Amino acid sequence: MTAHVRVPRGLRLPSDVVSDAGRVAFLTDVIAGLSADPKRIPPKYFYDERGSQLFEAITRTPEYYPTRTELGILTEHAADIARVIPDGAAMIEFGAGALTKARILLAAAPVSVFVPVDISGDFLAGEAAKLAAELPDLTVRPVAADFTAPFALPAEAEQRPRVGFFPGSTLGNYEPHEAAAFLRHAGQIIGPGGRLIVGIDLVKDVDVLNRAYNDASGVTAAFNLNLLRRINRELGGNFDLDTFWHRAFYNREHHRIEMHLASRVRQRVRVDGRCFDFRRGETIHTESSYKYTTELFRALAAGSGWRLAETWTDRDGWFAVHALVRA
Ligand code: AVJ
Repeated sequence: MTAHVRVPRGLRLPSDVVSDAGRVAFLTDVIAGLSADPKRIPPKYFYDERGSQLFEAITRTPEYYPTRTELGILTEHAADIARVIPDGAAMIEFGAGALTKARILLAAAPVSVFVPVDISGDFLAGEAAKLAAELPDLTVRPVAADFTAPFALPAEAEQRPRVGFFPGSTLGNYEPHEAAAFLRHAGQIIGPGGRLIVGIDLVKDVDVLNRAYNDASGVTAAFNLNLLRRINRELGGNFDLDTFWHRAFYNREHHRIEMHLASRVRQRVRVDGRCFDFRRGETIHTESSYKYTTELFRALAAGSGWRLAETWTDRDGWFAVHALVRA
């Protein structure tokens, strides 16, 4: 809603109703998460506009290797990856965003129909229109949807061999049992004989991992703390950002990076009129980012109806792009 339009108090516009549904879900998850022990908030709430910009800034820090490493693998092995994509295929990208990674595959593979799926519909429509103008022979059919829930495929993607594309190690944000459920769900959408190309961050030297989530310029800390700013703004919270600090470390036992917001002091915080008490040092667990060896990932895929057919990695073995075939 633009600032200069005066809306009488109490008059609700359709845009308020839409954003209300999102606010209710956010509030419900925050209240439940801050009432739990240990406290936690799901990482999907990082990505308001400022959070999305901060994530882009993270990918440009020297310490955060995943994005540039995956782009390198896709570029170097585009022709090999293209060979697992059948002629005339429909490619479905989960959580599509700016389409930078898809462009690399689309330039190399015989894809006829491209279906980028993303929750932020306006941004997606703009990116899809640009791509369609660049590649006139490709049919581009964006779908604005939460890809973790069932959604309808456009008619053009039916009756074609289907390939899923899930880059960025986003799968690593799920708990392993949720990742298995997602892979099974993706198998339903993609159908018998379908393929899935998925980017996964690999288990590696602990210092490299810890540095990637504790960049010297503090962008990751700002990204983590922005969640409290968002709660203050959207949910009427009164978090004092100066009394929390960003804490990220590799948990070897669970092969995951954990991000937390730790309270510097014993304090009481209010959100939407409710009180939450923090001990000094108590944390909110805001993200887990699981790392998989290729063997661990093969087992996860096999247990979810997929056979690991091929793997491409960088020289250092820091990141993997896997091709899965539906078993
Ligand atoms: C977008 C989920 C892949 O886990 O590395 C980056 C998010 N968090 N730095 C990741 C993130 C902190 C990122 N993923």
